[in-house]
Amino acid sequence: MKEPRRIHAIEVGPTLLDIMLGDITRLDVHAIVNAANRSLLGGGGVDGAIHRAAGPDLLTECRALGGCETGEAKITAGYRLPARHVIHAVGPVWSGGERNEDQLLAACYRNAIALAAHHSLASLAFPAISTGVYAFPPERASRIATGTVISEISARKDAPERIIFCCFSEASAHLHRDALIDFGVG
Ligand code: AR6
Repeated sequence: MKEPRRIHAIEVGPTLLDIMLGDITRLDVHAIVNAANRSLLGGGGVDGAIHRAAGPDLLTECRALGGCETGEAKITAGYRLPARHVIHAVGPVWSGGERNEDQLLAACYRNAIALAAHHSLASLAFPAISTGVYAFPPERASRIATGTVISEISARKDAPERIIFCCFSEASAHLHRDALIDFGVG
């Protein structure tokens, strides 16, 4: 599994926005975000990688959470992960763009940042939610991810000091970097 490396970094107000390429389960941060499903009982993709790396106690804690609605997020411990916490966010399944997918994806980023702020977590790493199994178009998703994070950082005083977009391919990392540049912060 790939040790994450920095592709790009930029300060937006008091927050450092980092684009990294590699495996999110390797990041030593206060919280990593999981691209989960509504059951919160694990799956493939980054969800599978997080559960494998965290060990079985993560599933035990997730069982007690009673699932999670699309666009919302719930927090657990990180167990064997280097990250202290996992914030499980449920992205939308892409079905053409007419089912509120953009708003639901933005809500994942907003709600994860709100949870991190509530728990005073200083560093937070996101995967590219919904762009794998859930088939959200990656360029569109990268603009929503970066745009939502920038507006949350600007709107709140308690945002994490460091927010990482942990991309799993160079193409995804470049999309996030280009989106930051287009928003005028890159
Ligand atoms: N580190 C960082 N990013 C990763 C990793 C990793 N270790 N592994 C995959 N990605 P996906 P979704 C990227 O499919 O589309 C699961 O079964 C991947 O390349 O993990 O939100 C859940 O249980 C892609 O860019 O999540 C749900 O049922 C991004 O993570 C469903 O898949 C998201 O891909 C959620 O689908």
